[in-house]
Amino acid sequence: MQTILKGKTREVIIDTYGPVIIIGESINPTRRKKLVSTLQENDFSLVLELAGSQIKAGADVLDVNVGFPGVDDVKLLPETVKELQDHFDVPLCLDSPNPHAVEAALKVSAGKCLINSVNGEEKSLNALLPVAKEYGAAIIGLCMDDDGITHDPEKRLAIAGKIIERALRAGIKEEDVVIDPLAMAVSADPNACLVTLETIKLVHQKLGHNITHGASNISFGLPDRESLNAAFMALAIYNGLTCPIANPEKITAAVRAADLVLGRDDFALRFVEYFQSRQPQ
Ligand code: THG
Repeated sequence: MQTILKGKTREVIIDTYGPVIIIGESINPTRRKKLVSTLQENDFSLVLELAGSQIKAGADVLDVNVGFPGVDDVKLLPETVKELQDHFDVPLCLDSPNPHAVEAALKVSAGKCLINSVNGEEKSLNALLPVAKEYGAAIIGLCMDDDGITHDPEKRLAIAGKIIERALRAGIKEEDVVIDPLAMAVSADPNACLVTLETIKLVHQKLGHNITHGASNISFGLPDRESLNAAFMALAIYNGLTCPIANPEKITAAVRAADLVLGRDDFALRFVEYFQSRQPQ
């Protein structure tokens, strides 16, 4: 199955058999105080700098999250989208819990975005599926619903199935639903990563949809997050993860390595090219 996203002109194809597409996570004010202060002053220089460095480091799509306390995201999200699209041609992933902000951003956006995210709650489905249909956007479906978050992979699979079914009924194409199995901190729950891996495997084998997750979530609260994220990334890709939301400056090498060992990089061309691009001039 292929999910196609678009920037102003550039198309990015996310294929369930890879190679992996990286959604850059860094335009996100969580723990980036400077991003909050610059955005509050309508200064987009840091956003543009983060966009450029992530693309250079291997991001194919950019996650755009401008949520912080007190923000008017119905105004700020579309402004940020316009700024990004004036300078870059990558497709965008609109990361906001506010359906009005997502709709406002879709209104000004060129190409085909990914809405981040819809979940199995009735309120979420009812608010966002019609918007995705109207603007021709793809959606990320989070495996949680009105009962909250379950730790049973079969139940997460069932929620994914429900979101897909509801999306189809709303007129959204099957391939435009990307599933997020939920990735959570392993420091808080020793089984958290196993539950995610098992859900990825089930969604890949039984539904065949593209799969994303916040790849850095798992290492919150631990040292050497980079090693932990890289180990988990390889296992998740083997099981069916196709478009992680991650920090490309830290994860692209591991992603290229995983694609290579999984037979998706003939003659190691992309692996070697990435290695060379990272050598000091
Ligand atoms: N699923 C979906 N969307 C998501 C998430 C998800 N969006 C938000 C989040 N989770 C993914 N994005 C981030 C962004 C930043 C970090 C983690 C997840 C992060 N940042 C470093 C930190 O906090 O220390 C900043 C430093 C760095 O660049 O490494 O960890 O799960 N659908």
